Amino acid sequence: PSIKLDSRCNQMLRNMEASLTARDRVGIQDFVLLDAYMSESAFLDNLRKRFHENLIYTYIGTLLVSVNPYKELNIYNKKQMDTYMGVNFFELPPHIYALADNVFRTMLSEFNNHFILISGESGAGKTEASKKILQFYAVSCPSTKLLNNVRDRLLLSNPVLEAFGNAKTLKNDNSSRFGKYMDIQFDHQGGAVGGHILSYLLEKSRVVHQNHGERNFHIFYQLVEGGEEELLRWLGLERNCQNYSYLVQGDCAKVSSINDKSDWRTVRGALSVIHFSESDIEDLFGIIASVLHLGNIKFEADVRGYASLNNDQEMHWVSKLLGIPTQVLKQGLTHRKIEAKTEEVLSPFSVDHAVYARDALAKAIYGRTFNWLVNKINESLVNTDFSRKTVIGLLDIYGFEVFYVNSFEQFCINYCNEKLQQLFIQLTLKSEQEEYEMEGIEWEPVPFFNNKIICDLVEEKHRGMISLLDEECLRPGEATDLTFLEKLEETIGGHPHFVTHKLADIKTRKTLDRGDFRLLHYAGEVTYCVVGFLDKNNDLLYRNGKEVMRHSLVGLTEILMSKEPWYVRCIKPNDAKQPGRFDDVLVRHQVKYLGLMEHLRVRRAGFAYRRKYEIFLQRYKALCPDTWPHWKGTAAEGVRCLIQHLGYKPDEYKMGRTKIFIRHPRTLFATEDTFQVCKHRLATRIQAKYKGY
Ligand code: AOV
Ligand code: MG
Repeated sequence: PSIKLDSRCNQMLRNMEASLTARDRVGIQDFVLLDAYMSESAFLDNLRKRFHENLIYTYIGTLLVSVNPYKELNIYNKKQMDTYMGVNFFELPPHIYALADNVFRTMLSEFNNHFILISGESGAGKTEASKKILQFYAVSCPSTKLLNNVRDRLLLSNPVLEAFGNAKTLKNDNSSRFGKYMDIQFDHQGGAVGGHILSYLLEKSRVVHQNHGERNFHIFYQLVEGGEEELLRWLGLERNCQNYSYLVQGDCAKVSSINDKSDWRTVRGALSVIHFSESDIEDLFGIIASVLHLGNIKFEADVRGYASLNNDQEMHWVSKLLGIPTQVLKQGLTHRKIEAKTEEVLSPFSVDHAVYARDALAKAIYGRTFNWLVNKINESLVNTDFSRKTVIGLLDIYGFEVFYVNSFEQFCINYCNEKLQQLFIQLTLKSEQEEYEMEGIEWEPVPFFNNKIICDLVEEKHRGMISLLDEECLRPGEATDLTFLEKLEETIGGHPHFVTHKLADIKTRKTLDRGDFRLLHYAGEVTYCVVGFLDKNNDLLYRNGKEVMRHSLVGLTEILMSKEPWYVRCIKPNDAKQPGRFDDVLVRHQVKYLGLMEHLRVRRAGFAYRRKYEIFLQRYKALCPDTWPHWKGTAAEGVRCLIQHLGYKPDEYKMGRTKIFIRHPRTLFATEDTFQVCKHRLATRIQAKYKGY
């Protein structure tokens, strides 16, 4: 071990030297380390420099900043994984593997739960980052044959969920249209033994409508392009996406960066590994095909102006695939059942109503199938052994997005991001500074924008936007999207982050249409069109209460708060999805709203490490003759004695009420290395002593 340690120290020195000489070219790898790097422009310079050298990762302490390279980099292979495994965080150049490894080691040594919060706007690289982390664990964790099965299923759940939950949008060819939180469970030896996935608010409206330049969920195109002849025949499908009205609304069924055929094979293979029987798979694609047939059902107005079906062929397929008698289906799509006192009366739909009913059915079918899929995957990942386990949670949601027209879906997505930002602020900027105050550490507060004001605006009970929306939904017949807007104006019209038509000119000097409102989000302004809000919210409200936005997000926050947090902040370098382009204005904006400068300021002025006196003393007391083997005084006095002996410089640490605060990680690493050497010497001495016995 000492040879290993020496060679590690040498390696570390070599790295430091190399990084010093190369600094001009490649920038610095941890923003915390350089004095000059306190201004936003310097921050940006460093990020740009590194980006152009393909160094997409940079640290702020233990937070990882990642800039999407929009090209394949040769840094995600087994060799790289091996390099990063079990190495001190700051010894090697920044990498997502280093973060993953550090989380894993900390979990093993402290036996507690962790989560990795990955954030950034749409297309910034969140999903890719989460996949890299999962792959790292799959490859690097100790494993057995049994565990290999779990590992494969963990990995293969990804392509399946992406096929059903991702789609091409204008921002991202593989955009997540649902929020995903995944727990990976480890036993005490670090073997991955199970997992669990929670999904949030799938964007179901995409099933029936896509904006220009966007697609439906990948799985539809994969099935039509890649499905075997026999399967398609059985499902009544033709191999031509243009034939399906639900697939061509965005007029871009083919995307150059996507190979639907080969993706189909991946998904098909993955389904078999994750415990899907052949009959499950048949059912699954039967349902997916039924949605495509539903979309092709058209209605005509009969002589009385009511909806009538004009094509029995598609109806026949839907009824066959879903196992519902044609008559029942027909009636359901063209009539409403009204229950009078003693009898049921059928009231016919207009054509618009019938189209609406058809789309609602398609969305409901798809939404439920998605939930079923997540449940099935969870069943295959479940671990039935009751021994104590620790988890690493991975959170990858849809990123903040602004389109030309923004609707209820963007409202939900952007609110989710607002909540995550709030969590980040609470856990880093706020609690960190509060801890210094509590511990009595002298501290010059770092000001930051707290987006709680926007979260409250959306979620406050009774007068928040969601409450007002829910209230309007409870007045069927009377309420409309416009009455909802009026209610908003009445109740929150004065709020500094909310703007409507009436107030637009005064507040932001930009006019708004009658049916629009604007929110000033932490990440920028978004103008929402209110059309469809009531309807889409109703859909959420009446789904057994489980998926309601505010409920589900509060639950998530609780799950996360009970674990130790780590952060990956993803940045999108340009809007054109192109490699090598670093758009200063765009990146500067993200650096600002992600709160990276504030985070850096707190980190730089603050302390990278803190430990309770008792824990610190217990671990390192062997390094000082006065504290070893027993220290009689208080733990704080013991620690003071210990660090004086170790020669800590006065500006390197601060003594708080209950904890020691250490400014730079390198100080702690040096102590830890001394400790390891000491442990090794002791072991050798003991061995020598007992030799011959
Ligand atoms: P997102 O998850 O943050 O957006 P993705 O992770 O899907 O974004 O990344 C978008 C695309 O950028 C990917 O499909 C890749 O082509 C490319 N990309 C991202 N990270 C890397 C990387 N490390 N190396 C190479 N290419 C990368 V959204 O889900 O839309 O919010 O809702
Ligand atoms: Mg994503």
